Amino acid sequence: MTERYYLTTPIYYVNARPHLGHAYSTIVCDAIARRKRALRVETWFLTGTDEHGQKIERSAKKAGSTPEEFAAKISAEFSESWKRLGLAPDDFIRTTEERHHRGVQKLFKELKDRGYIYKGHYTGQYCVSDEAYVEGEPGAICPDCGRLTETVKEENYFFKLSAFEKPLLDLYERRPDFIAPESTRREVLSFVRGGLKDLSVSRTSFTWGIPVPGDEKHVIYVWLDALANYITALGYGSDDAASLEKFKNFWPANVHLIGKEISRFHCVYWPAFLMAAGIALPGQVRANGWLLFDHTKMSKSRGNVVRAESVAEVLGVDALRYFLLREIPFGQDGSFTFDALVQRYNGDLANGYGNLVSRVVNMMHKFFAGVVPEAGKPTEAEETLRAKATAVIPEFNRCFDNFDFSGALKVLWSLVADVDGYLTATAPWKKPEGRSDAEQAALQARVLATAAEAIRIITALVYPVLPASADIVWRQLGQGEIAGAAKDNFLSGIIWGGLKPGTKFGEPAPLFPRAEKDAVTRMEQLEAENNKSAVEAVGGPIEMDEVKTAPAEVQKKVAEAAPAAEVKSAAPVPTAPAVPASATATASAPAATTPAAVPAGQPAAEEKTFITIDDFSKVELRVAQIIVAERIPKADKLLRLEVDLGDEKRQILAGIAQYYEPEKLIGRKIIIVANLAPRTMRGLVSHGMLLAASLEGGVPVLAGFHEEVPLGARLK
Ligand code: ME8
Repeated sequence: MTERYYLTTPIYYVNARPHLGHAYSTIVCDAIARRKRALRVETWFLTGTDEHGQKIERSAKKAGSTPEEFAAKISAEFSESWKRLGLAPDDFIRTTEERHHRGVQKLFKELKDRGYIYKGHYTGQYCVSDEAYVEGEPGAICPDCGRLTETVKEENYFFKLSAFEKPLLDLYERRPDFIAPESTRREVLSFVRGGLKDLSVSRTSFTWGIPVPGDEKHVIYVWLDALANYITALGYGSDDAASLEKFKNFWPANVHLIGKEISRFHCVYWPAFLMAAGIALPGQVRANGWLLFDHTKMSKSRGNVVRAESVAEVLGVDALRYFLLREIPFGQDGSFTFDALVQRYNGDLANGYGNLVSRVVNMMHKFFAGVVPEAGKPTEAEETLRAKATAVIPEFNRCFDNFDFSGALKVLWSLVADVDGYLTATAPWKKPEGRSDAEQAALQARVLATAAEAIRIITALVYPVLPASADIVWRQLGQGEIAGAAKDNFLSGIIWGGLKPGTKFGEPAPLFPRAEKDAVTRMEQLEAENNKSAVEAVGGPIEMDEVKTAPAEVQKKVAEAAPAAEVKSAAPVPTAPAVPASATATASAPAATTPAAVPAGQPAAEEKTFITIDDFSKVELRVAQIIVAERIPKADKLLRLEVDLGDEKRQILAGIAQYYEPEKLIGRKIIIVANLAPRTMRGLVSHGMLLAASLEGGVPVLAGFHEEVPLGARLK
């Protein structure tokens, strides 16, 4: 029987442009799909866009567009971005497509006909950003994203989710690998053990969605709509035999790969819907961790996003793929920084694999006119290398197929290092005195044939991660086009000895040129330019939230339009500049911090203004501890803090809500400007200001201490 493999990414919301977080999940699936195809497994890799719901309807309105036009535009940005990045899904589904519409209505009808959907009234809280129902009173904050929920009072259809509490718990018990990793499984388990209530699966207060069949004033709840993509894309709901055949062949999916924040929808709602409809369950829901940028989850609403294209343009797509898969242990959160990326690139790709290939290919041309010689009788060194490569193959496979991409690449790169070491030890480019020409030729033949064979194995294994670069190397090794070889099952039977004597090498070609010092600056510039044009785009689809943490130039523009105290990054406070938004306290910055007037035509940078120690001593900086931190309804930037100064407690409002989870701030020791004139914001009085470093894009990092310091201590 043909082995088949179906894997999916989440379908992405079209309320904002694609960023590296989306690319991460899609790249992981692309690498898995490429490996499966190379193993001759019949593979189907699906991605797409999630286009309905209140959030999209509102975003479209904000952009002055119809939901249809708006969704089409951003959906195209996703599919074009994937093309530019060389990602090759087998299908890209849009939830606005007719095939999906039909399938979702069929699923709804099926659930209703089987008695799992009934009509009722919903009164409760709803988070539009997460499109999720939230427990709580009016004014409740969404526990997932921290935004204020809205009160919904509607006639709705309900799905009998409560009936699936036991079947779901049985499922998790019977199939422990249904949810991975373990941390996500535990979270889901505790959620379901907490009890399941019936779920509202239709809305009536807006229209951008798929109508409930037979009751068109209801639109189907966007998560029921979205989750169904995994089956509608395969033809579920179609009358067409060929489409249905695909459903028959590929469903159930082997893996739904998702970000961990949407595990409840995939591990609770989705299997419950499927069980209720009598449809087989997927093999596994596997969550990737979050890609962090500047310490927080990269996300459109936080605005701390990087585009994959900026990296691809400077270092190439393969560098990005390698970095994401090698640097971040899959399933865990991982930081993305341009510096770490360049370091990995230079270390592992330019100086590692790339340099190794170039040395061997060049020597093969130099010493053997590019034709692989007979290796001759192996010595202990060749036997050792061969044994190492032979051991690396199953270890790489085991790690990769277990979603431990980082482990797989690590073990493969230990082989790269060993081949490098072998070359250095045997030094085929050197001819010591006393060695005959014949001995020298034999050594060169043995070493180069052996090293080239090791490179062939490394390249075949790494192909799913570095498809474009592996193709270049494959040709240099005289093996032709790698995609063709992949179709011929070059992976499952890979063993030492595949590079035959007499094989004609291709011409040397550059692989990973060393990244120079300016690579980071270039990527940052590309990001800044892109963000600038995104912000300036009239009616552009970018969310308002994104403007808040746009790049430095945009921040500066915002700052220039704000009161003097907001432009305090020039303030000569010795430890760190103030948090921009919390600095919206009245313009109480000491007069001396205002930059001196610069005569026209003279570069401002050369002018330095100094303050005296007396000026500085006017600023009362003190150590405080956060004892209460909470969001303020309808103020998405501000947090309300209560801080303890030892001898007094105060309320301070700080513009850090987008960067810090309130509960994580409790107990933290910080530095405050204690003698700033009080200021009222949102009806609350702020008695002071926090200090923080202001990073690129205005992202704040709170100043603190490594040693124990008593509360109230003065900074001098
Ligand atoms: O949730 N790190 O869409 P979405 C890692 N439409 N992965 C990230 C990430 C980050 N910083 N940011 C985004 C939705 N992702 C729904 C899904 S599925 C039936 C409906 C990836 O546009 C990750 O896979 O908010 C995450 O789950 C997904 O993008 C969320 O995309």
